Amino acid sequence: MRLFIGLPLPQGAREAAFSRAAALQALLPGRYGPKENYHITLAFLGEVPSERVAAAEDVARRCAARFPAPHVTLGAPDHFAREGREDRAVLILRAQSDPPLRPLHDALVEALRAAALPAQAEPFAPHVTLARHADAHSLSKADVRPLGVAFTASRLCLYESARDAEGALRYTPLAFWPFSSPDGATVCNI
Ligand code: 3AM
Repeated sequence: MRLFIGLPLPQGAREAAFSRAAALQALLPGRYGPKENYHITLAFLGEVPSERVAAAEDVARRCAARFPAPHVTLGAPDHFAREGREDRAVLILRAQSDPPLRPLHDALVEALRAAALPAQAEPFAPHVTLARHADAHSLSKADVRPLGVAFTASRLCLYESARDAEGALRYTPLAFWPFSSPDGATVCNI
């Protein structure tokens, strides 16, 4: 199973990101994903045997319990060029967080490796992917104002990434764990 750990977006943020994606599509053609896939990746595991999923769940549960719920703000559209190709870019929304997501990313990678699970530690840049194979040449002419939508990400999620019958990528939430909260209670508002 191809697994990753991330933050789901609440409905309002999902809809706002989807509206911006729809507005960008004419200027920036590409493969726009369904809004159900929108998330912020925190740690990518890749292929994991099904009998090791429980170990991945355990890592996610323990990390969620150690961190406060991050307050996330969705920012401006941007892109990652793939192999320097602006015509096959990943179109994203930048995401900022208070507290920052980097310590949570680092803790997940460390705990996954300690549990003998795979974890890619590529440069970490929190984002929501809107489209792949996008032509980003006209990005400067598009609406690149920050989205400015903010939310508290109350839960960490373990996702399975798989292709559907049409060959499209689908990210299926397998399980959620609430973050800790300052007063020790759990928050769960998504
Ligand atoms: O939708 P985004 O881009 O946030 O980019 C992949 C996707 O996140 C990322 O994991 C998510 C589910 O596929 N991903 C895929 N391969 C990766 C890799 N080798 C990867 N992240 C890091 N290293």
